[in-house]
Amino acid sequence: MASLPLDAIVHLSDLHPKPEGKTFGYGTAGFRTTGNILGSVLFRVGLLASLRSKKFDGKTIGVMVTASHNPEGDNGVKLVDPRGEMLETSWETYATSLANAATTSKLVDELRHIVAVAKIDLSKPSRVLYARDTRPSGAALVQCLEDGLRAMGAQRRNEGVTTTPILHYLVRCVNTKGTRDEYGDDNEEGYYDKLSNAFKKLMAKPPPPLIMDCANGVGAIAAQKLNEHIGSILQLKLYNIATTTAGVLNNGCGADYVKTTQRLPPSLHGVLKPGERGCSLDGDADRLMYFYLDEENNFGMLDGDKIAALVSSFIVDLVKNAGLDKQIEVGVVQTAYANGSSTRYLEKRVPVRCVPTGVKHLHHAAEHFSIGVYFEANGHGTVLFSPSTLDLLRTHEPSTPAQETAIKQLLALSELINQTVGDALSDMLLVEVVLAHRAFTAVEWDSLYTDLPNRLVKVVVPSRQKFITTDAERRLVEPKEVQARIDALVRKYDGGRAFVRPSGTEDVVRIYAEATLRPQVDELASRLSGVVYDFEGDQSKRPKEYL
Ligand code: NG1
Ligand code: ZN
Repeated sequence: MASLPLDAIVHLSDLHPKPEGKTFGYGTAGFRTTGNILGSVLFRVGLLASLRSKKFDGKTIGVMVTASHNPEGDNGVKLVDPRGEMLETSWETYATSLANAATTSKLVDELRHIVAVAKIDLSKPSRVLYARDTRPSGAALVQCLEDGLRAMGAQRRNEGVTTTPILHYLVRCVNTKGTRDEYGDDNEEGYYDKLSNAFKKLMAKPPPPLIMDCANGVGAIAAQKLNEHIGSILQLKLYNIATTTAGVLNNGCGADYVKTTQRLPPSLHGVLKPGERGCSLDGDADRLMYFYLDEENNFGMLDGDKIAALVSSFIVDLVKNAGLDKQIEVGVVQTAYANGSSTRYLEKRVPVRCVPTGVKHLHHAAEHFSIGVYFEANGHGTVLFSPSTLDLLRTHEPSTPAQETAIKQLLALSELINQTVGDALSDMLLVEVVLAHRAFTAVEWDSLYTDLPNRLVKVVVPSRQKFITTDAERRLVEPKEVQARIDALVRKYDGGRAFVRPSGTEDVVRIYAEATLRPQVDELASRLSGVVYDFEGDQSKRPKEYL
């Protein structure tokens, strides 16, 4: 029986001590906090990724170093499973316990425990592929990760600076190479080729250029490369591409800025002209928000819910045109943050499921449909084609030329859309395809339904763990008094809907409110924040309007 390489682990672990008094949690997006305290976490993630690979008989595990849409000073890390999907939930607990072991000797105890409980054969090889976004703290954190991989003797493949979805793509490609599920060439060029070839099959004539806000992140680099592949059909005009300027990442730009402020990034004022459409990526290019200025210069935002509405109805029509609507069920998965109007719109057309926040929940629920469309309102999402649906599309004999065309288009969509995780660049191409086929302007797309006015705010609390939710996070089980106050308040507002849940990525509680009229939503959100402050909030940070 092989055993843990303790000498190497102990020696290298001592170089990456855990900061005292800090508790880490593997949340909705892996570990995420201030970049300069993550060294020990990265080292330990290196150990865990190696064990996870051994568990899969040496299949490649992915590690992405990013803090996505969060401020530049933050960083984070998440593991990617062999099929390019998020880490299985049961291993999140192992990740958390390793990250929190106070000393090297406790770390070794935890490792032994994981090896025993997860029944890991240490004689198996381990392979880990990793990358980072453009954050300044990234390079040093990758070195900590590499120490962890070295300690375990894992084979390392460093993909340098790339987007989160490309990292997921690469993991799936490496692990499916030479099998009937082969996903693509396991290099970046393979990714751009796959997307652009599918895009070319689906686009008949060039649309007007698209303005793209790259959040000053890694998406700028990827979008430039994509432009070289698709420029003859769709020209991307890239803005916020300063990937090496300190302090600008996600700052006043990017998908999260657009979603939370419901405004055009200031850097695009005067750039985006009336009648034009644009989009924003986030810091690791897995979120996408569209927007436009109408002829009167009014700003309109097209978020993940609008993308789900646009895309799902297009796919439903293609399935019908293919004559396969009896065999293929198209469904949509949302979270509680989906705008109530979008849910009403979708429910009239397709089965809709609501799941807790976090990509893993959406992804798994989407897998239950033949074609599962999932998007978070913040613009993270994708469309999954089940293996049996792909088989059916590949083997079905169409009875008419129209059916044949629809089947070819569905197959091209399955190539265009990243099957591993939400991908802003792939989603952007998807939106462009649907807009072109529907001959929609952004204004027409936006008119599918009208968003209910809504507000998302956060309250800093000493202990967000006290907030326990149920019903896909739409209700609090604890603290009971808070839920009772929410119920009483919501009843007073026409079209009112609200919920409170602890964030999985920040030390805050998030409050979401929706109502028929804008001033009422603002009032409701503000009163709900007051309720949370009454019970749990950090009183020193209580804004005056919540008193
Ligand atoms: P938390 O912090 O758990 O609300 C946020 C987003 C999630 C997801 C993760 C990962 C909202 C309200 N929440 O999670 O949807 O994207 O970050 O990045 O947008
Ligand atoms: Zn992201």
